[in-house]
Amino acid sequence: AFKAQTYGERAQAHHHTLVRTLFGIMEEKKTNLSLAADINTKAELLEIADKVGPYICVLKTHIDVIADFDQDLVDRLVALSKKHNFLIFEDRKFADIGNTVKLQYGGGVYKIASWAHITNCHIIPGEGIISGLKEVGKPLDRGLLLLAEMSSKGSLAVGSYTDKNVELAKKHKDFVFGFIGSRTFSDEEHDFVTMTPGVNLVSGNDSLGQQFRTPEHIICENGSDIIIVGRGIYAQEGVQPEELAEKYRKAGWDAYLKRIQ
Ligand code: 5FU
Repeated sequence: AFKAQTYGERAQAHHHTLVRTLFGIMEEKKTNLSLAADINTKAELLEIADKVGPYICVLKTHIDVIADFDQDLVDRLVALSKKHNFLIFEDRKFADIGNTVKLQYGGGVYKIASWAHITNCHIIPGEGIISGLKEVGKPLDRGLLLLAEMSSKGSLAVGSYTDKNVELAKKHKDFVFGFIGSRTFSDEEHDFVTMTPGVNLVSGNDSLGQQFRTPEHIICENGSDIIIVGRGIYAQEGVQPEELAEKYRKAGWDAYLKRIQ
Protein backbone atom coordinates (compact mmCIF):
# COMPACT_ATOMS: atom_id res chain seq x y z
CA ALA A 1 0.00 0.00 0.00
CA PHE A 2 2.80 2.42 0.91
CA LYS A 3 4.41 1.64 -2.44
CA ALA A 4 1.59 3.45 -4.23
CA GLN A 5 1.48 6.44 -1.86
CA THR A 6 3.42 9.63 -2.42
CA TYR A 7 6.29 10.58 -0.12
CA GLY A 8 4.18 13.57 0.91
CA GLU A 9 1.20 11.45 1.94
CA ARG A 10 3.49 9.16 3.90
CA ALA A 11 5.12 12.18 5.58
CA GLN A 12 1.80 13.41 6.88
CA ALA A 13 0.81 10.06 8.35
CA HIS A 14 4.19 9.11 9.83
CA HIS A 15 4.86 8.97 13.58
CA HIS A 16 8.64 9.50 13.29
CA THR A 17 9.76 13.15 13.24
CA LEU A 18 12.81 12.38 11.12
CA VAL A 19 10.72 10.57 8.46
CA ARG A 20 8.35 13.52 8.20
CA THR A 21 11.34 15.79 7.62
CA LEU A 22 12.97 13.40 5.15
CA PHE A 23 9.88 12.80 2.99
CA GLY A 24 9.17 16.54 3.12
CA ILE A 25 12.62 17.30 1.70
CA MET A 26 12.16 14.64 -0.99
CA GLU A 27 8.85 16.12 -2.14
CA GLU A 28 10.14 19.66 -2.08
CA LYS A 29 13.36 18.97 -3.99
CA LYS A 30 11.89 16.15 -6.11
CA THR A 31 14.71 13.82 -5.25
CA ASN A 32 15.12 10.34 -3.81
CA LEU A 33 18.88 10.40 -4.38
CA SER A 34 21.52 10.01 -1.70
CA LEU A 35 25.18 10.65 -2.51
CA ALA A 36 27.66 8.14 -1.04
CA ALA A 37 30.54 10.58 -0.64
CA ASP A 38 33.46 8.18 -0.11
CA ILE A 39 35.95 10.99 -0.45
CA ASN A 40 39.09 11.06 1.70
CA THR A 41 39.92 14.71 2.23
CA LYS A 42 38.01 17.45 4.01
CA ALA A 43 38.26 19.98 1.16
CA GLU A 44 37.05 17.54 -1.49
CA LEU A 45 34.16 16.30 0.66
CA LEU A 46 32.98 19.86 1.31
CA GLU A 47 33.35 20.74 -2.35
CA ILE A 48 31.26 17.83 -3.61
CA ALA A 49 28.64 18.27 -0.86
CA ASP A 50 28.18 21.89 -1.94
CA LYS A 51 28.02 21.07 -5.66
CA VAL A 52 25.75 18.03 -5.39
CA GLY A 53 23.68 19.35 -2.45
CA PRO A 54 20.84 20.73 -4.58
CA TYR A 55 20.15 17.30 -6.12
CA ILE A 56 20.10 15.06 -3.03
CA CYS A 57 17.89 14.35 -0.02
CA VAL A 58 20.65 12.65 2.00
CA LEU A 59 24.43 12.97 2.10
CA LYS A 60 25.93 9.65 3.18
CA THR A 61 29.34 9.81 4.81
CA HIS A 62 32.08 7.46 6.02
CA ILE A 63 33.61 10.01 8.35
CA ASP A 64 36.48 7.69 9.37
CA VAL A 65 38.00 7.73 5.86
CA ILE A 66 38.72 11.47 5.98
CA ALA A 67 42.48 11.86 6.44
CA ASP A 68 42.28 15.40 7.85
CA PHE A 69 39.07 15.15 9.88
CA ASP A 70 38.38 17.93 12.37
CA GLN A 71 35.38 19.49 14.12
CA ASP A 72 35.30 22.29 11.54
CA LEU A 73 34.49 19.70 8.86
CA VAL A 74 31.30 18.58 10.57
CA ASP A 75 30.35 22.16 11.42
CA ARG A 76 30.62 22.99 7.72
CA LEU A 77 28.77 19.84 6.64
CA VAL A 78 25.92 20.79 8.96
CA ALA A 79 25.91 24.30 7.47
CA LEU A 80 25.73 22.80 3.96
CA SER A 81 22.89 20.50 5.03
CA LYS A 82 20.95 23.63 6.02
CA LYS A 83 21.96 25.60 2.94
CA HIS A 84 20.84 22.87 0.52
CA ASN A 85 18.23 21.17 2.72
CA PHE A 86 19.51 17.59 2.96
CA LEU A 87 20.02 15.19 5.87
CA ILE A 88 23.35 13.63 6.85
CA PHE A 89 23.67 9.85 7.19
CA GLU A 90 26.85 8.50 8.79
CA ASP A 91 27.12 4.94 7.44
CA ARG A 92 28.85 3.71 10.60
CA LYS A 93 27.42 0.17 10.69
CA PHE A 94 27.70 -0.18 14.46
CA ALA A 95 28.10 -3.82 15.50
CA ASP A 96 29.00 -4.01 19.22
CA ILE A 97 27.17 -4.44 22.52
CA GLY A 98 24.79 -1.72 23.67
CA ASN A 99 27.11 -0.13 26.20
CA THR A 100 29.99 0.16 23.71
CA VAL A 101 27.95 1.55 20.83
CA LYS A 102 26.60 4.26 23.12
CA LEU A 103 30.18 5.44 23.62
CA GLN A 104 31.01 5.14 19.91
CA TYR A 105 27.86 6.97 18.78
CA GLY A 106 27.85 9.83 21.27
CA GLY A 107 31.55 10.37 21.93
CA GLY A 108 35.04 9.61 20.69
CA VAL A 109 36.70 11.67 17.97
CA TYR A 110 33.65 11.88 15.72
CA LYS A 111 30.70 12.48 18.10
CA ILE A 112 28.44 11.09 15.38
CA ALA A 113 25.14 11.68 17.18
CA SER A 114 25.84 15.41 17.41
CA TRP A 115 25.76 15.95 13.62
CA ALA A 116 24.43 12.86 11.78
CA HIS A 117 20.64 12.80 11.48
CA ILE A 118 20.80 9.12 10.50
CA THR A 119 23.08 6.20 11.30
CA ASN A 120 22.82 2.43 10.98
CA CYS A 121 23.70 -0.84 12.73
CA HIS A 122 23.96 -4.58 12.32
CA ILE A 123 21.78 -6.64 14.66
CA ILE A 124 24.44 -9.34 15.12
CA PRO A 125 24.89 -8.49 18.85
CA GLY A 126 21.13 -8.75 19.49
CA GLU A 127 18.52 -6.21 20.53
CA GLY A 128 20.79 -4.40 23.02
CA ILE A 129 22.60 -2.60 20.19
CA ILE A 130 19.36 -0.84 19.23
CA SER A 131 18.54 0.01 22.85
CA GLY A 132 22.04 1.43 23.40
CA LEU A 133 21.97 3.61 20.28
CA LYS A 134 18.43 4.73 21.11
CA GLU A 135 19.47 6.06 24.50
CA VAL A 136 21.82 8.46 22.74
CA GLY A 137 19.93 9.22 19.52
CA LYS A 138 16.27 9.38 20.41
CA PRO A 139 16.47 12.46 22.67
CA LEU A 140 18.12 14.23 19.70
CA ASP A 141 15.36 13.14 17.22
CA ARG A 142 17.87 11.04 15.29
CA GLY A 143 16.86 7.93 13.37
CA LEU A 144 18.38 4.46 12.93
CA LEU A 145 18.44 2.13 9.91
CA LEU A 146 18.99 -1.61 10.29
CA LEU A 147 21.12 -3.46 7.75
CA ALA A 148 18.46 -5.97 6.68
CA GLU A 149 20.36 -6.81 3.49
CA MET A 150 23.65 -5.81 1.89
CA SER A 151 24.40 -5.19 -1.76
CA SER A 152 27.63 -7.19 -1.85
CA LYS A 153 28.02 -10.66 -3.33
CA GLY A 154 27.75 -13.49 -0.82
CA SER A 155 26.16 -11.30 1.90
CA LEU A 156 24.97 -13.34 4.88
CA ALA A 157 22.15 -10.87 5.60
CA VAL A 158 19.40 -12.97 4.01
CA GLY A 159 16.41 -15.11 4.96
CA SER A 160 15.63 -15.38 8.66
CA TYR A 161 18.37 -12.85 9.53
CA THR A 162 16.65 -10.28 7.31
CA ASP A 163 13.28 -11.18 8.88
CA LYS A 164 14.72 -10.64 12.37
CA ASN A 165 15.73 -7.10 11.35
CA VAL A 166 12.15 -6.36 10.39
CA GLU A 167 10.85 -7.80 13.66
CA LEU A 168 13.23 -5.65 15.72
CA ALA A 169 12.45 -2.56 13.67
CA LYS A 170 8.75 -2.96 14.48
CA LYS A 171 9.55 -3.34 18.15
CA HIS A 172 11.74 -0.20 18.16
CA LYS A 173 9.86 1.93 15.64
CA ASP A 174 10.13 4.95 17.93
CA PHE A 175 13.79 5.12 16.83
CA VAL A 176 14.32 2.68 13.92
CA PHE A 177 12.67 4.14 10.82
CA GLY A 178 13.85 1.78 8.13
CA PHE A 179 16.47 -0.37 6.49
CA ILE A 180 19.42 -0.70 4.23
CA GLY A 181 18.18 -3.27 1.73
CA SER A 182 17.16 -3.83 -1.86
CA ARG A 183 13.38 -3.56 -1.54
CA THR A 184 10.50 -2.33 0.61
CA PHE A 185 9.90 -4.02 3.97
CA SER A 186 6.70 -2.10 4.77
CA ASP A 187 3.48 -3.98 5.42
CA GLU A 188 -0.14 -2.87 5.86
CA GLU A 189 0.58 -1.38 9.29
CA HIS A 190 4.23 -0.32 9.24
CA ASP A 191 5.68 2.30 6.93
CA PHE A 192 9.45 1.84 6.81
CA VAL A 193 11.97 3.71 4.66
CA THR A 194 14.38 1.60 2.60
CA MET A 195 17.64 3.10 1.37
CA THR A 196 19.46 1.05 -1.27
CA PRO A 197 23.18 1.13 -2.07
CA GLY A 198 24.72 -0.60 -5.08
CA VAL A 199 22.96 1.59 -7.64
CA ASN A 200 24.24 2.61 -11.06
CA LEU A 201 22.62 3.52 -14.38
CA VAL A 202 24.14 0.32 -15.74
CA SER A 203 23.89 -2.91 -13.73
CA GLY A 204 27.08 -4.91 -13.13
CA ASN A 205 29.78 -5.52 -10.48
CA ASP A 206 33.03 -4.01 -9.28
CA SER A 207 36.12 -6.16 -8.63
CA LEU A 208 35.42 -6.42 -4.86
CA GLY A 209 31.92 -7.85 -4.78
CA GLN A 210 29.76 -4.74 -5.15
CA GLN A 211 26.66 -5.48 -7.24
CA PHE A 212 24.94 -2.62 -9.07
CA ARG A 213 21.30 -2.41 -10.06
CA THR A 214 19.43 0.41 -11.81
CA PRO A 215 17.23 3.11 -10.20
CA GLU A 216 14.24 1.78 -12.17
CA HIS A 217 14.71 -1.73 -10.75
CA ILE A 218 15.23 -0.56 -7.17
CA ILE A 219 12.57 2.16 -6.91
CA CYS A 220 9.86 1.11 -9.35
CA GLU A 221 10.01 -2.68 -9.22
CA ASN A 222 11.36 -3.32 -5.71
CA GLY A 223 9.59 -0.45 -3.95
CA SER A 224 12.67 0.95 -2.21
CA ASP A 225 12.53 4.66 -1.33
CA ILE A 226 16.00 6.11 -1.73
CA ILE A 227 18.86 5.24 -4.09
CA ILE A 228 22.40 5.60 -2.75
CA VAL A 229 24.94 6.35 -5.47
CA GLY A 230 28.68 6.79 -4.99
CA ARG A 231 31.11 6.14 -7.81
CA GLY A 232 28.36 6.60 -10.41
CA ILE A 233 28.44 10.28 -9.45
CA TYR A 234 31.95 11.20 -8.34
CA ALA A 235 34.20 8.80 -10.26
CA GLN A 236 33.28 9.35 -13.92
CA GLU A 237 36.24 10.88 -15.65
CA GLY A 238 35.57 14.09 -17.53
CA VAL A 239 32.00 14.53 -16.23
CA GLN A 240 31.14 16.93 -13.40
CA PRO A 241 29.52 15.30 -10.35
CA GLU A 242 26.64 17.80 -10.34
CA GLU A 243 25.80 16.84 -13.91
CA LEU A 244 25.72 13.15 -12.98
CA ALA A 245 23.81 13.85 -9.77
CA GLU A 246 21.06 15.53 -11.82
CA LYS A 247 21.00 12.48 -14.11
CA TYR A 248 20.56 10.11 -11.16
CA ARG A 249 18.05 12.44 -9.49
CA LYS A 250 15.92 12.36 -12.60
CA ALA A 251 16.25 8.58 -13.05
CA GLY A 252 15.25 7.96 -9.42
CA TRP A 253 12.38 10.43 -9.49
CA ASP A 254 11.01 9.15 -12.82
CA ALA A 255 11.07 5.59 -11.41
CA TYR A 256 9.14 6.85 -8.35
CA LEU A 257 6.55 8.68 -10.49
CA LYS A 258 6.06 5.51 -12.51
CA ARG A 259 5.58 3.53 -9.29
CA ILE A 260 2.92 5.79 -7.76
CA GLN A 261 0.87 6.44 -10.90
F1 5FU B 1 25.22 -1.31 3.62
C1 5FU B 1 25.84 -1.10 2.49
C2 5FU B 1 25.77 -2.05 1.46
O1 5FU B 1 25.12 -3.10 1.57
N1 5FU B 1 26.41 -1.77 0.30
C3 5FU B 1 27.11 -0.62 0.12
O2 5FU B 1 27.68 -0.41 -0.95
C4 5FU B 1 26.53 0.07 2.30
N2 5FU B 1 27.17 0.32 1.12
C5 5FU B 1 27.85 1.62 0.98
O3 5FU B 1 27.28 2.32 -0.11
C6 5FU B 1 29.34 1.55 0.73
O4 5FU B 1 30.03 1.59 1.96
C7 5FU B 1 29.58 2.80 -0.10
O5 5FU B 1 29.73 3.92 0.76
C8 5FU B 1 28.28 2.99 -0.87
C9 5FU B 1 28.28 2.47 -2.29
O6 5FU B 1 29.14 3.22 -3.10
P1 5FU B 1 29.30 2.90 -4.68
O7 5FU B 1 30.50 3.69 -5.09
O8 5FU B 1 28.03 3.40 -5.34
O9 5FU B 1 29.49 1.42 -4.83
